[in-house]
Amino acid sequence: MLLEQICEPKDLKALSLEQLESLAGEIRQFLIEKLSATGGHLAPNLGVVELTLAMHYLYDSPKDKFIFDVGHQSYVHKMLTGRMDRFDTLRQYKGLCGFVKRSESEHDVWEAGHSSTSLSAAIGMAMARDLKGEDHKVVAVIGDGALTGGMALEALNHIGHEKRKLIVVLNDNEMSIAPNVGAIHNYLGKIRSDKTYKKAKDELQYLLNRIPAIGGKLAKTAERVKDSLKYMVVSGVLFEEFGLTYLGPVDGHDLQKLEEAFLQANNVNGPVLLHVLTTKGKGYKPAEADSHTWHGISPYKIESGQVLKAVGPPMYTQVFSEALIELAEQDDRIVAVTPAMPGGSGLIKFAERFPGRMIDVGIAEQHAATMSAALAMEGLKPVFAVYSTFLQRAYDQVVHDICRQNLNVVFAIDRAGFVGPDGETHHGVFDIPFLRHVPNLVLMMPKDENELRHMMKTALSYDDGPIAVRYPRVSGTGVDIDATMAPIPIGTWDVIREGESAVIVAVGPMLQVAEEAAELLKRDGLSIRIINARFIKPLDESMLLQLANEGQRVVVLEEGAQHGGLGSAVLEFYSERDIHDMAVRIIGIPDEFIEHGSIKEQRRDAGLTGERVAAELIKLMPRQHKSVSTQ
Ligand SMILES: Cc1ncc(C[n+]2csc(CCOP(=O)(O)OP(=O)(O)O)c2C)c(N)n1
Repeated sequence: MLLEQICEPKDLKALSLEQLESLAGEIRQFLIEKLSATGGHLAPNLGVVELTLAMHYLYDSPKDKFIFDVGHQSYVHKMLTGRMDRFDTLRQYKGLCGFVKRSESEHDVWEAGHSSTSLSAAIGMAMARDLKGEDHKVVAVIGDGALTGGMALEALNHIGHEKRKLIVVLNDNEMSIAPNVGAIHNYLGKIRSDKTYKKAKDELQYLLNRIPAIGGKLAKTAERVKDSLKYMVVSGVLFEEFGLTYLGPVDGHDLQKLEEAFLQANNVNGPVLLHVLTTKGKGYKPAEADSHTWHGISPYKIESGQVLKAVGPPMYTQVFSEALIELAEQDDRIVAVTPAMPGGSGLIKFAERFPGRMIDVGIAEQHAATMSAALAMEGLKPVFAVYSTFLQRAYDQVVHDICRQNLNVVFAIDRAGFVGPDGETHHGVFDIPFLRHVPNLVLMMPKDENELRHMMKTALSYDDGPIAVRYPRVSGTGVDIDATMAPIPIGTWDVIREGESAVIVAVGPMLQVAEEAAELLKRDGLSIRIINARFIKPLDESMLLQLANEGQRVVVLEEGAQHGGLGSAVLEFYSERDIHDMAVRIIGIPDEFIEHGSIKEQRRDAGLTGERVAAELIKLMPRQHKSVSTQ
């Protein structure tokens, strides 16, 4: 096994081309085996085996800087930089991170998780290099999906302007997570499919090289002819117009060709775009056949490709999906908008049922938000389905375009709360603080899947402005589902457990944690009231005033950043009403980033457990209860 001999990139340098090719096979086998147990981003990594090998073979990491867009395709890089022995822990608690992670290795120079940041990082690093008078290579690897993101295009614009030496490797596998969309995608397709492009380009270059240096008018005409011919026949002209030298397309599974292309790129004294064609899932049949499903996969059986799924109640995403279809049957103004996540957001069935009413805009959250505003302006009912973490990208559009104009956009905010193995780049823990202070917006979270359905009805019946429903990346609780969906009165909370000793105000899955705390305290003779704060905004003011009148002790429990969340809203409410004698304790996510692991472990580390809530409630109690045990 060659693989066993590779501890760091320099171990590759002595290998022959044939050995590198065998190594590529061993790497694939390793990934297929390891990920069958842990799950992870299999298809993207199988696609970049040769590309990553070529980079480490030719360059000198960490002196030369490798920047991986999103970072989900960095497993091969991790293997070649001394982390092979940690793959059994991939994406698990305290284990190897599924993205680039600086604390893991000096070879990890730039972290991500969100898409389309690599080119900004690359130009920043190239600029710093030049200003510091250093001399190393900067190589960014960006997928054709990530290239559709606005940030990447902003950076490309600047890279061409700066003209600094750097290499952008465009890893083109024709896929985002789902099939890629848009004009850039179509353009890349043209380059890929038209072999005459390359031939004509070579011939043209040959001819132009033979035109002698001629002066005056004739030279200008020759230049113009060259320019117009370039439009017709030179592939990559779009990138050339941006100011980058375009090289390619190159077969990204041919090590020899990759080496030649990189050596050519090194000779260009300015920014280069190296267009590399790869096959997502390469070398594992199920992943090649369906790279959408195998983009990020749960554990599976290697021989059959059967994915091992937990049985239990449906995920919230699925419940959302079915409710939306039901509602769209009754109202043809409903359209669904997704920024490149039709599968993850549960919109595939919707698209099949209502062709033309599901709009995938590519990785373009900002555009999706503003476009939804315009759809609403024209009387449609856009449902902008987006993961909480990616909605961060569209904050200004939410404020400026949707809420300020008070438009009827429905936000379906998935992955709200901890997300487990994707970790700190993907948690949906900031949307409560960054949404609840925006005027006009209503923000809801259901306690179970049945309530989610009613909230979907609430959202789509509401015509007073923007309204959002957030739901977690977990299964529902298994409750019975009501036959019909009915709107919930805006701003009303619900007491789900009566009690006199103290009160827990909780949202979403935290209601189950509240129940655990209440059960623990029941043993000690305390009766805890639990309130389902299903509207995070507006608050149920009459219920809050009632708590004040009773002189209650209140714990507010939320799976979101503790600062600026629902608890803060409750404190602000009492402060604004000059109610200063309420005992309120907020339990939310502390002011730190919480790493990958299971959702259970993340909640435990953040202190979102029944024991902790019970202990905090005890602290609020009059003295005689303080010694009560919660064990
Ligand atoms: C801002 C943002 N939106 C959405 C995503 C979810 N996402 C992760 S990878 C990916 C597709 C990337 O496609 P591409 O760049 O072509 O890489 P590939 O996986 O095909 O190699 C998407 C949409 C993200 N990470 N960041």
